[in-house]
Amino acid sequence: STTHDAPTAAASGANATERFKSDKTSGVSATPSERVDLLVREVLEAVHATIRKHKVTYDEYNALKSWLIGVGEDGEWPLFLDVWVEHVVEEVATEHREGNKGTIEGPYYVPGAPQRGARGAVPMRNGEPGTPLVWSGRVTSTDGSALGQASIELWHADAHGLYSQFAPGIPEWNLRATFSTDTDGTFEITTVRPAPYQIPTDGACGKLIAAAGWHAWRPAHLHVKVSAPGHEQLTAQLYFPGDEHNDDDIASAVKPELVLAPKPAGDGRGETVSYDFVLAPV
Ligand code: MBD
Ligand code: FE
Repeated sequence: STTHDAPTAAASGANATERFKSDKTSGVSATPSERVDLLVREVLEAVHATIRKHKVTYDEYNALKSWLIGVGEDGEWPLFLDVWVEHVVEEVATEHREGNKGTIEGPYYVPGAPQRGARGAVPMRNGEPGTPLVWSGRVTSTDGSALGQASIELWHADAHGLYSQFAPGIPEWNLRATFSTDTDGTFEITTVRPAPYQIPTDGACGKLIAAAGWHAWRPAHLHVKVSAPGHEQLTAQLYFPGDEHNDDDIASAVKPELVLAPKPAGDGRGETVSYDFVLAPV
């Protein structure tokens, strides 16, 4: 890509903030005041305890204040929360669920990606960079029965670690599609391997990472939402073996059950992989 369309934290953050407001807030009903009282009070008490324990100074308090203002200005609340908080919400929300393990959604899902049937390729540019990947699998219920009317929404970064609709200069639905299953529950998806994702370094979250001496990486991953009538929707991510960040994902979202086992394809260029989903009845 050229310098004029280099991604910025503020542009990607503004898109993620708008996305969140239009998709995720209409179903949010008023939180009961007992819960607001309990949860906000305990979070504040934990902050107060940290200030006392470490004798936080006015300089440090003002550094926090200035950083929090920056998170909003850069539109990075979706990024900050999904990277450092969502994994525990997901853990609690799914701890009693049978079937496939899931993981966090993250800030870059867009509903309504183009339909590609049970066998097909995600929308790609001519010469889309990255190792071609053909993924076959099957969706079943926890009792082993095939789910022939399942849908698999797939979205992922390109070989530069960039997501369409959040980084500039990428076609709208690039590397985003909705697949279905055949009557026996099977599907076959053709895409390319994504690259590891780096948190934008020029925004508030990147500055925090630098100030703390952390790293800014998520391992390469494919995002999916799998749904079928009468079943709980599964939100997951699939990872690649040997990625150096599988063990220290900045978003703490890797689980061993979600690591793929790709094999070289016969063409000497691409890879094939098999991965199935098991959904829990509602
Ligand atoms: C991502 O691509 C992602 O999946 C998460 C969870 C956070 C930031 C970027
Ligand atoms: Fe992601």
